[in-house]
Amino acid sequence: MPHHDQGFQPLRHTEYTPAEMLARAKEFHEQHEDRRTVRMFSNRPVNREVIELIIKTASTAPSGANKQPWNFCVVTNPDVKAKIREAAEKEEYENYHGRMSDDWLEDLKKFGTDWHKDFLTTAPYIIVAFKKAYDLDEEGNKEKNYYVNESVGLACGMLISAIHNAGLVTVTHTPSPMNFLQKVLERPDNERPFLLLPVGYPAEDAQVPVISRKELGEMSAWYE
Ligand code: IYR
Repeated sequence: MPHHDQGFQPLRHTEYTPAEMLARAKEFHEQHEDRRTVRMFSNRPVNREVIELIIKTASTAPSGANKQPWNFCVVTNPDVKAKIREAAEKEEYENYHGRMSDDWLEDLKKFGTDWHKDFLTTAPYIIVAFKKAYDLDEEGNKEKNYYVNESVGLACGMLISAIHNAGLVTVTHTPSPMNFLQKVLERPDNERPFLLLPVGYPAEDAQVPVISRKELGEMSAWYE
C-alpha cells in the first residue's frame, strides 16, 4: 500500500476513572511546575539511549498533514560544540551590544544573561531542532510542508517535557541570527535552524532566577 493511503484502524486509548484522571492531571501538573530553564550545566555524561527516547517522544507531536517537518541534530562532538559556541557568542555579542533595544535588555536583566554561552561547550548534548520548509521526494521534487513553525514548536514543547521528565535540564536558546547552524552542521537547503537546546544535568551549584507563573485567571478565559 502506498505511504499516502494507509487506511484506518481502531484507536488505542486508555480511559481512567474520574479519580484516577484527577490524580494523574495533578501529578503531571506538579511535575511541570518544577521545570525550570537552566543555564548552568554539569558536564556529567548522559546515556545516549535517554536522548534517543526524548527525541522519539518529541517526534510524536502532531504536525500539519503529519509531515513531521523536523530534524533534530544531536551534537556531542567537542569540536562541533566549540564551533557552535564561537559562532553563537559572536552573534550574541552583537545582540547585547547594540542589536537589542534598551527595553529588551531591561526585560532580560532579571535572568542575568549576557553574550557568554558557556553551556554550549559544558552540556554533554546540544540538540538543534531544524524545521523543514519542504521535503524532497525520490526524484528531487519539492513536497510542501504545512504549518511548519507550529508543528516544530509543538515538537519542541514535547521535547522539553521529555527532557524534564527524564530529570535533565535545558534552555531554549535562540542565537539570532542562527543561520550559522545550517553551515556548521552542514544541513541541506530545506532545513532551517529553529531552536537550540543544550541538554544535561544541572551544575551542582546551579542557580535560577526567581520568577512567577501567571495564575489560571490571568492566562485563561472561560466561557461557561
Ligand atoms: N538570545 C539572547 C537573548 C535572550 C532573549 C530572550 I527573549 C530571552 O528570554 C533570553 C535571552 C540570549 O540567548 O542570551
